[in-house]
Amino acid sequence: MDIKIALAGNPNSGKTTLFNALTGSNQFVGNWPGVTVEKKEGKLKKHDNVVIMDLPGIYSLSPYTLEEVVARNYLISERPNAILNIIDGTNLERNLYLTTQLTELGIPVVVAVNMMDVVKKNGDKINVGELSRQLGCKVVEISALKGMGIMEAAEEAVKAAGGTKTVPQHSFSGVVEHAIAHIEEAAVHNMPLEQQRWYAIKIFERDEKVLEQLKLDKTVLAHIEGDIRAAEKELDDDAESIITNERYVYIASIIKGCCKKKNAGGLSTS
Ligand code: BGO
Repeated sequence: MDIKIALAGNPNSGKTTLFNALTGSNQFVGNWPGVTVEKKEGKLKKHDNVVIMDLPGIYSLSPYTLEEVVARNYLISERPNAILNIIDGTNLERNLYLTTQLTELGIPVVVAVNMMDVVKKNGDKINVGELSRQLGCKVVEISALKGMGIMEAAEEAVKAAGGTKTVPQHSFSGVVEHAIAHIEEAAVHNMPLEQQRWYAIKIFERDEKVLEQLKLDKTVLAHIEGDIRAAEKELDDDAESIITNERYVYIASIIKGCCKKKNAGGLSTS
């Protein structure tokens, strides 16, 4: 059986450059079922049994754009053997927002930090060992444009595909974790263990697509709603914004521990 690796990342992260470099002319192009979003897959060079699936460029796994829906449907229903998440090393804050969500899916994740040629040229430093520790997954530095580190990144994803699933390292605040634990117990306890957290977070956010899919019992929904409202009251915000804000706080703490900008705090000449 083929090993399936999903290539996921923000628009402009260098995903197309990486996909082309990893697969060469060995590509098949079509459309995702029922939509006009382009679907590309290709065999990894020198690995006949490894298929790379190029997902649409996305910023998040929310249900608001066609690209997000296509990408997340693929990830949650097809469940690739691993995710290779390409992130732009010159724009970590924005790119890690998707990464924090990918690591919650219960699928092995490998992060490829792209544009390292630019990061180095700028004199900036990214501590990939620390980034890896904070995210709970393997992190590889690459330059898709220069071809640096790309086969290593793909081979790490192949290795990860045969290993353990990535476990998210981040906890939300107490009242949110309390609600998520209740949701896991009340609504998703029959699912495979590694998938429960992602679904519970989505239910907490009142994600319409997930609620439609799960068709939860009314009494279960009412019970869950009580927990969500308690969190919203305590944190004085709506559930979806609470999750978004807490992700950015987490990302800020990751960046503080992993990145050194050469000109941080200095005057910009532009
Ligand atoms: C243009 N390093 C550098 N320096 N640039 C890179 C790297 C890298 O490692 N990887 C990708 N790029 P896509 P999505 C461009 O097209 O793969 C560049 O959306 C230009 N084009 O070459 O398309 C890559 O698939 C004119 O840049 O990303 C591309 O994720 C001037 O990042 C851009 C300058 O890569 C996006 C750049 C006409």
